[in-house]
Amino acid sequence: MDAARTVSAPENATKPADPPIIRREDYRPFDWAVPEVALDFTLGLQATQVRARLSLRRNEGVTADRIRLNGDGLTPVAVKVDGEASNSWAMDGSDLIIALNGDMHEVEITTAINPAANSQLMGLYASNGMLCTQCEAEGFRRITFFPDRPDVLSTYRVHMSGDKTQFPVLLSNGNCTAKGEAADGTHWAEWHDPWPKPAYLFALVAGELVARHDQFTTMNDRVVDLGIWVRPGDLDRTEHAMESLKRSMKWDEDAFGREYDLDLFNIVAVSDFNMGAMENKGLNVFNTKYVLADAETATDGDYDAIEGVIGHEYFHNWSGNRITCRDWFQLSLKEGFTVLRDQLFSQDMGSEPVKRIEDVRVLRSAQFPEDSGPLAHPIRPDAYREISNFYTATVYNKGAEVIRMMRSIVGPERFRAGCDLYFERHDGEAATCEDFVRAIEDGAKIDLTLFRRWYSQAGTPKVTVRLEQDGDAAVLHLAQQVPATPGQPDKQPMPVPLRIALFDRASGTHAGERLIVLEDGSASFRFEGFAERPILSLNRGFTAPVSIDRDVAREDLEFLAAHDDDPFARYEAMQDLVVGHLTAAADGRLAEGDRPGQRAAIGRALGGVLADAGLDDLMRGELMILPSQTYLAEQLATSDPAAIHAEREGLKAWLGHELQDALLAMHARASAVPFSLDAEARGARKVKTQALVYLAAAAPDRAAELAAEQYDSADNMTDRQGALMVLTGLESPHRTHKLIDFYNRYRDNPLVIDKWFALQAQSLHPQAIEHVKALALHPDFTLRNPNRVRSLYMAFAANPHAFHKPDGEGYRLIADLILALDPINPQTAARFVPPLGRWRRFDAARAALMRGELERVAAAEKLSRDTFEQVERSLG
Ligand code: 0A1
Ligand code: ZN
Repeated sequence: MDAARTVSAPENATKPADPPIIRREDYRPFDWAVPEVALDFTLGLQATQVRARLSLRRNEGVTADRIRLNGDGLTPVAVKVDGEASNSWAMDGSDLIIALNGDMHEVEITTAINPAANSQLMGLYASNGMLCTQCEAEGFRRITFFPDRPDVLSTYRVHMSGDKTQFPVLLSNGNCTAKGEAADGTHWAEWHDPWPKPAYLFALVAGELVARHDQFTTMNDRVVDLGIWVRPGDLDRTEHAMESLKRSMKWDEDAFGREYDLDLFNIVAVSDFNMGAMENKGLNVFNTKYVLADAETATDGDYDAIEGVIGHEYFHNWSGNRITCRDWFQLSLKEGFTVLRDQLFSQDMGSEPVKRIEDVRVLRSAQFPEDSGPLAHPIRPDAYREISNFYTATVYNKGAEVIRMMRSIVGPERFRAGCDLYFERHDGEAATCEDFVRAIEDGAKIDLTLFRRWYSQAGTPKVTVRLEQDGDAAVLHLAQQVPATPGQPDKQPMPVPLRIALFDRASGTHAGERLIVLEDGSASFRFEGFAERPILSLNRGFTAPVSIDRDVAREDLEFLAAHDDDPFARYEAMQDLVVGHLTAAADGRLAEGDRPGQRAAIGRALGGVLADAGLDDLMRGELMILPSQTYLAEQLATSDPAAIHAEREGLKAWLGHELQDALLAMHARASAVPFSLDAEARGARKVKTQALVYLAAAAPDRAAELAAEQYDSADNMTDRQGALMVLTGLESPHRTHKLIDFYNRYRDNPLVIDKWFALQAQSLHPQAIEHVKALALHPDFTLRNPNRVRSLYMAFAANPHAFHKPDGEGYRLIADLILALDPINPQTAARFVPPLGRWRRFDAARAALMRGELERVAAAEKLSRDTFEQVERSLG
């Protein structure tokens, strides 16, 4: 090939160095616009041919004599420029460079790919005999050469042909414009998406699928055809997904004024998928886990998750697709905002306070640890090697909290005005987080200059609180400190909005809540008219994603746990009571003489929750959940997981013993409620299993009998899984029997078998690690299916007493997994690094073992960019 004559490729052919660091500050617009893309697929599981025709227009002021097109694992079969075969091209690493001198060109590139060999599940891959794509963030470059960056927007025409029996259904983005059959047993379809989009939103699906069809009429009376596509046999488990979709479409009209913009909206469920789901324009692709549900096989939690994820992907149609991201550093522009939108949607569909508590629990168990560890990054990161590593709880969940804070500060109406302006101003663009903040500023009429620091600074602020009595006034002193994080040693204060109420001690009531904003490093707020120091209810509704450090009397917490009218604050008071006790106990700071008094206070609070007739069971169930071991560990600079585990289990047993009668009565009462999906029945199921959790710690034999009964009489997965979860942690003959029964009942349903793996991997059973090792050899276990890998190993890595075994065997298991999985599916492999990356937060012996395993991974001959980056940051 004599391409070097016209395009010079870099000479240096030495061993590739570390993957490059991409920096936000280096952003430059692309040289070329690509207004139109035509793709022609000749489909085959082992061999698919892709012919891509790109219309190119040189951007103003650009003088370059070439175009750089990204590729990943591709070789061009043929290149044409303006209709003529061309050899004016060269490869530069994985990229294709084509010489182009004019202002307008058409290039046509043919590539050949093997979807069946694509175990990374990025680009075009085969799953269960069907073909599907995943292009976010940089998968499109595994299909064809392209400027694979979100700020290049094109309209797509897709033509695909394939064997009619193998691929009876052919789907892509937008509308189907034509289809037909050929004499040779193949058929074809043509799709056109009129909305310009970046390549990461492209999708294609071909396979044997059946659909549940429905329709939605939009606020302007346009009829949209809806389809949920699944494998034959799964159709009767798609009703909930369809209902969730219609509710999402209606809600986005009501809450944000957003109307759907195509005649068709399709969702396809695939069983091999790296993440939850993907918002491809008009053709969302979902992990089966977030589509398929019926009462027999899905829990109430699964139903909620499906509704939330369906909403999330649908809402992306505006927050992500109509307005996309300029570059991947802006990921939170679409993800933080869309998570907030899905949270508000779920709040409106179900119980608002319960949803808020659940969201805070996720934030604290997934994001707070990230923010206090080696992988901490701002919601708008500054640098990455592999963008897949930044689909994090920080970008998603903290991103949502940051936008929620703006909403709390200006109120829902002004926030809506800001969002309206954002959608109007940036429709059709690839925007930045800065664009969003400016739209809120202009639309809601507020100055967010200081608030922007939430986008640039990592770390969870710590707010120190002191309430002082000064004559007839209560004075609230607040101070904040934002901890140092990697690359950010010094921080500036950030505006912290806190909704508060002051309870009068004598009357037990408050005179209304108010929002205060701590703008600086410290501030004092004076409240007149309190003869004695009031009881402070702080960060009500969790208005700010901060941690609070305050010296509060146990009686005040007990009062709030029993009487606070803000459900979140009430939950928080319960948690604080327990956290204060367990962290002191696990850290050796608890005088043995203080234990009975502290336990008694917790017992009174929990007893009050069990008895309170004013609470619904969904909320009662929340209040019964003890703070997780991860969250407890997070409160300590370094911790001994065995000590936390022992203390937490000890408290559970004590409470179970102390409240045994009430718990047994609750279990009996809840067991009498017949199955339905309404809030009352769901609440009953929630407290039923919660009761068993306490009883299992206090009276294991009795609890095993009850759990076995609950298992046998269950007419739904929530009860059956709850009972099995409890049994899995016990040493009882029922344990073995029910585990076998469960496997045999559901052996043909992979999503339920995932539960079977996960229950054992996360169990309280002392031999959990042995069970995990055995399960890894089970014929149903495979490294090729991400759901299965997560169900065994993520559940295990999140099981402190097993993962943190003092001899380091748990760490070794995870490091072995990373090394085995990395060559198959680097994206999923890299997600197992963070549990080891938290080594600095454990006792010296464990820290050394964890670090040692990371070093062993780092020493591997060949590591993916994904795993390399996570290990490098974790050791750094
Ligand atoms: N945008 C999707 C998340 C997503 C990201 C990457 C993927 O590649 C495997 C898949 C999905 C969302 O937020 O739902
Ligand atoms: Zn998303």
